[in-house]
Amino acid sequence: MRGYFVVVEGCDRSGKSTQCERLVDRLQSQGKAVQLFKFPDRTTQTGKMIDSYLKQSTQMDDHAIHLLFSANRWEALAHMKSLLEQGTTIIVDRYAFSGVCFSAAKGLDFEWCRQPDIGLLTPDVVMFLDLSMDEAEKRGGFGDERYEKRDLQLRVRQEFNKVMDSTWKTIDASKSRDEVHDDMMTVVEGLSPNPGPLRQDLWMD
Ligand code: Z5A
Ligand code: MG
Repeated sequence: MRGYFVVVEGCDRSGKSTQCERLVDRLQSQGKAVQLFKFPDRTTQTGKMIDSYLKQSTQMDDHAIHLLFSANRWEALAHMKSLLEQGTTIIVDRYAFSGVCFSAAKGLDFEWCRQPDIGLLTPDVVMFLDLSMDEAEKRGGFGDERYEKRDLQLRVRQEFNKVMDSTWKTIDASKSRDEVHDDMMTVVEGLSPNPGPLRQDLWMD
C-alpha cells in the first residue's frame, strides 16, 4: 500500500514544525516508514534564494518570489512521489496553501497565485493549526524575517479561510504540546485504511 501524504498548515508560531517532528518520531516509533518534508526547503538552490529573501538580505519582485516558492515544491515532487509509492508516509510542514495565502495577503491576485502549483500532489489530509495572533505573540514574538509582522499575519489568516475546505482538519493549537500532538495523532489514525491511488491533481477541479 502507498504511504499517506499529510500536510500541516497554519499561521506563524502555531507549532507546525514542533508538531511535524513529533508526529514523525511517534509514527516511526510505531515501526512505520515516515519521512518529514518542510517547505520552503532552504537547502536547495531555489531554497537558498528563498532563505536570503526571507532574511531580507535580497530584494525580489513579489511574483518572482512566489514562483520560486512553487518551484521549490516542484523540485521535491519526484522524491515525494517515489517515497509515497514505496509505502512511506510523508509529513509536510507547509505546502502550496501557505504559498497562495502569503502571496495573496501581500496583494497578488488569488487566482494568479494558484496557477504555478496546479498539478502538484494532492494531500490525503491537511491539518490546520489554529492559533490567535495574541496567543502566537506570547510564544516569543516575531523575529527578523520578512513576513513576521502582525498586519500581514492577520491577512494571511483571512486567506487561509478562503483556501480551506470541508476536508481540512482544524486543530486547536492553543492547547499544550502533548494535547495538540494527541489531536493530530487522532486525525492520522483516522485516515482511510485504503487511501486509493496517489492523486497528482492539486487545484485541477
Ligand atoms: N512561505 C511563503 O511565503 N510561501 C510559501 O510557499 C511557503 C512559505 C511554503 C518561512 O516559513 C516563511 O515562508 C513563512 C511563510 C512563508 N513566513 N512567515 N511567517 P517557515 O515554515 O520556515 O517559518 P518558521 O520559521 O518555521 O516559523 P513558523 O512555521 O511560523 O513556526 P511554527 O513551525 O508554526 O512553530 P514552531 O517553530 O513549532 O513553534 C514556535 C514556538 O512556539 C517555539 O518556541 C515552540 O517551542 C513554541 N510552541 C510550539 N507549540 C507550543 C504549544 N503547544 N504551547 C506553547 N508553545 C509552543
Ligand atoms: Mg516552522
